[in-house]
Amino acid sequence: AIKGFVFDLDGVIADTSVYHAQAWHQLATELGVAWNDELADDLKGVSRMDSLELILKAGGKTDAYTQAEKEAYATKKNDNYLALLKNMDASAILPGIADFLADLKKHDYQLSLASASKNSPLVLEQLGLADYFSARVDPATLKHGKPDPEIFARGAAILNLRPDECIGVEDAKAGVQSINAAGETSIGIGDLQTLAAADINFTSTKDLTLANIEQALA
Ligand code: G16
Ligand code: MG
Repeated sequence: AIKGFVFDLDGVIADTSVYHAQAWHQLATELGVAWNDELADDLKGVSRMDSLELILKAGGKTDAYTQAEKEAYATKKNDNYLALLKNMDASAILPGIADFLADLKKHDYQLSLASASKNSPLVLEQLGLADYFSARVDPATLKHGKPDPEIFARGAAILNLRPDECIGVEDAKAGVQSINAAGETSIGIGDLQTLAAADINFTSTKDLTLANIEQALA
């Protein structure tokens, strides 16, 4: 039986993926790298340094900068991102998510967070949702990012649950791959084609309810 939920943050709980994209877009423009929706999609769920590498690769600039320069650019992106977060409040919680979290709590499900973001504690705090999560995987301690199973496997382990007792919720292709490889049930939120590998698909967080999940699993 399902006893826990392992959540992605950006793009599932909060509308922050647009802020990440905006901050990367700004940096890409500064680096002379053309921005497009496909690149924006590929960066979802990917760590800060790996995202920068993907942008440089897209612009054919993989070897153009030293490690120190890359770190400075990554810091610049994060400063842009933090500036965008400044005015964020509970209105950035995606539709239906507050009710869904409250319902999970009411039904005694265990919740953990499997976000690649080092800013996730700040975001949860600002949204007023921190208390729902009994555990968080610290992305700084991971050997491999999404699509590797490590982050979602740890998301179950820190709840003392087996993978088959957990449902993982994601908006990124790499995230759904991570959930599946960890042996959990995957819910993909967003484009059906991009997230075709998910066990259950919803086009919007609005559809994320226990009743809909039970129906999809039946
Ligand atoms: C998120 C975003 C990514 C971002 C990554 C690292 O992952 O989707 O776009 O690059 O975190 O974030 P930070 O630079 O704040 O450490 P997730 O897993 O929450 O979707
Ligand atoms: Mg995400």
